[in-house]
Amino acid sequence: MTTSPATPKKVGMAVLVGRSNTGKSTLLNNLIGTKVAITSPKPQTTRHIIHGVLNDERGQVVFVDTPGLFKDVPDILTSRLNEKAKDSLDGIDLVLYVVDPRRHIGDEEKNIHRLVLQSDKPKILVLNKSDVKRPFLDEYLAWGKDFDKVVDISAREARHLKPLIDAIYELAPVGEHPFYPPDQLTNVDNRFFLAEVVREKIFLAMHDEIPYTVKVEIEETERRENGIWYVKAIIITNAQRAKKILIGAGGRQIKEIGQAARKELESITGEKVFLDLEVEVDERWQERFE
Ligand SMILES: Nc1nc2c(ncn2[C@@H]2O[C@H](COP(=O)(O)OP(=O)(O)OP(=O)(O)O)[C@@H](O)[C@H]2O)c(=O)[nH]1
Ligand SMILES: [Mg+2]
Repeated sequence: MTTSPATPKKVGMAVLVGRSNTGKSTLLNNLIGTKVAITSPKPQTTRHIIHGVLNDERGQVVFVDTPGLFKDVPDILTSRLNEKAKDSLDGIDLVLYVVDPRRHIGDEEKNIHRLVLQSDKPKILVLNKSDVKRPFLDEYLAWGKDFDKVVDISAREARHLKPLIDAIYELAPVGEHPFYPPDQLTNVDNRFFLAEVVREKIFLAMHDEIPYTVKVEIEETERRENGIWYVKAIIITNAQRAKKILIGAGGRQIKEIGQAARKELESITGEKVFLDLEVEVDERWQERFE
């Protein structure tokens, strides 16, 4: 009996880029089957580069989630997020350009399209949100010729992700050394994820500009004697006015945010969580944001 030589493994970094709100983080979570990135209907939810790792018999793909790209950069935070997203196109093996064909192609989308085409790496055009009506689908389909592959998916419903994953493995380079050990799913550590869950609940609960005035830090996590997992998180905002809104009348708003975050943390960990939230003002946190 003869044995065929082992197929060489694929090892690749695939970056998810696109405008804000196209569903990049939702896609990342569903590609790897675990929530590592927070998502929300508001733009500019993602602020940090997040890796999600997929391993199968074909090899390892690391998905790199990025902040949405903007045309106009009215403030320092947006400008930093744009830089991060652009920098993340360096040193990768594959570009997944995620678009939302419910939205008309305007100047912002054209800028990103141009940026994506500057990369000499294989590219996949990901037409997201196939579960809803997409009036501008034809406009995006006309871009298909610029890409190695076009896939039509619903990230939220995890629909047609297999053909996308197959295309990614096909286009990824052969490599000998995986980036992550087989049991590691992400570059995100527990503390960061805890803070992100709180930030997600702020994005979901608060209107207008409030989510953009806020960052979250974890001050303490401790296993208490009664088995409860104690977490102290500080919500840092840049104005007294925003602090007042975040706390709400009689503390109702902060309580709602805390309950939503606690419920999610309990359902992820299967443990009892006591989440202690405080709001502080630091007028200049955005200037120091990295
Ligand atoms: N209908 C529908 N909604 C989706 C789909 N994928 C994502 N969404 C929604 O689109 C919104 C934005 O999703 P995110 O994953 O946060 O988008 P993002 O591209 O990461 O956004 P930024 O981090 O701000 O750049 C959320 O309300 C998601 O639930 C999809 O396939 N179908
Ligand atoms: Mg995101």
